[in-house]
Amino acid sequence: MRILNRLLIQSTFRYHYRTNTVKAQKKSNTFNLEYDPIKQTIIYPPELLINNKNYPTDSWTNVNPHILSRLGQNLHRQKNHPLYHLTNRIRQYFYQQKDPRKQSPKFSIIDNLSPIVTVQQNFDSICTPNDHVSRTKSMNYYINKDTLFRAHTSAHQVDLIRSGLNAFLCIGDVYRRDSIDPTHYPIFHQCEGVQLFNKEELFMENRNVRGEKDNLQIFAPNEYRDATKQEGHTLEAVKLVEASLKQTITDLFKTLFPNASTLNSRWIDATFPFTHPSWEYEIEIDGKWYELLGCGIIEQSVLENSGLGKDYIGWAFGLGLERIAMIMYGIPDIRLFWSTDSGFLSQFQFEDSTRPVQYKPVSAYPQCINDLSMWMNKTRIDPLDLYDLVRSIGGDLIEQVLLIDEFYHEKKDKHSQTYRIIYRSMDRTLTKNEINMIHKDIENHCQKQFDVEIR
Ligand code: FA5
Ligand code: MG
Repeated sequence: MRILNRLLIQSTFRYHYRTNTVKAQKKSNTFNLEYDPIKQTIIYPPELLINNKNYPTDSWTNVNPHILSRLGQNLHRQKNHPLYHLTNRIRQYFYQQKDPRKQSPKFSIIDNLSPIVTVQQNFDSICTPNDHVSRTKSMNYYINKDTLFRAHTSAHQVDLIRSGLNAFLCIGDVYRRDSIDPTHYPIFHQCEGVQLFNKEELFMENRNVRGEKDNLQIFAPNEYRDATKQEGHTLEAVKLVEASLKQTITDLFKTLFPNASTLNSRWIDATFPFTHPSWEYEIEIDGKWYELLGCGIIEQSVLENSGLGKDYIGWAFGLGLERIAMIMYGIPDIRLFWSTDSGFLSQFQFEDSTRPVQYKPVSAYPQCINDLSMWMNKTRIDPLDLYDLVRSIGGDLIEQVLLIDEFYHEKKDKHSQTYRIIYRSMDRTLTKNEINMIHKDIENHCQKQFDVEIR
């Protein structure tokens, strides 16, 4: 007899206090998945309802509850998240690049496309061969044989070019069955960049000695493919596009890391089905090289799939946002990006995304959270006074104090304040009892010192 364990996997997304208020929980995908403990596999129902759409399952289905529960969190759009600050800085850099004729930003920025894509978008549209290893079930999260969680933001290249964009960034979460270590995680975020050039745009500045425009061409019929270029492309066109690509990327990193003189970087030859030639860009930190992005000259057949093959040549890159943020902020482990711990998130609560921040490790011991609500009999308490009092009683066991709610009650003619006190020891797990005693002590002192009623 087959024994089935029934798992009810409910994924609810919790939004944490990012602006000192606790927002309501947003209920999302709920899955009833059966688990076969002998085969150690999930038994999928005939259909999966994901984001209000039904997807038939089949022998390719291999999404798991962990992945499904993370869907829709959009860390890159969560205000005060390190990925939000990083994408802001990347946006600022690209917004500054103006179209010389229109004086408007050259790059459009798209950051809200659904991560559920078709096999056609993720692989076929960008010329990934049918037997390419990147298509395998073991490397991707498939919903069924035709649909998967995008493995990279390159999945949107063709649609975006087809929609009329010649220069754009596409930012989003991507999903891969990859190793898990401090720099790899099954869900991470990428920023795709694409810029296309027609003949005028590419050779605009090139004039011969008589001041006439050079008669340079992007395409030549008899050109063949070698390590430096694709068949059909002229070497001069490819070299200009390569220079634009590498200049854009090195300038971006100079902006992101203003002390870049101390930063070693290098280009490594690479291979992607959708670019040729291709490179990876690495930077060196403490003697170790970190791969930050892949890039190259877009395969002409990809542009043909977008309906633009005849007149344009272009570059594309795809950078891993976590890797950059880890270096920028000194975040030691990629899992921390998913942390809901306020000790982590509070370090990124600021408006100006260019602010330099060095992450300070949060204690490994658990937090204990207690709220303190009170009516003020006379004047409103200055939060700074309260912080001081709490710190003087709780000492180093206080990790954080937040004013999470405040209002004035007209009928009562009283102010109300609620503080959230987060306790955590740096060297041991605190007991609830111990915390309650300290919390009570804080309440008593408040009553005496500030003339308040604890609620
Ligand atoms: C790609 O995904 C290509 N689509 C990039 C590209 C775009 C090439 C356009 C050419 C033109 P790759 O698999 O190397 O390439 O991933 C790109 C970056 O994502 C890596 O350099 C790395 O920074 C990051 N990355 C890859 N896998 C992980 C992972 N498991 N966890 C965190 N970051 C990762
Ligand atoms: Mg790579």
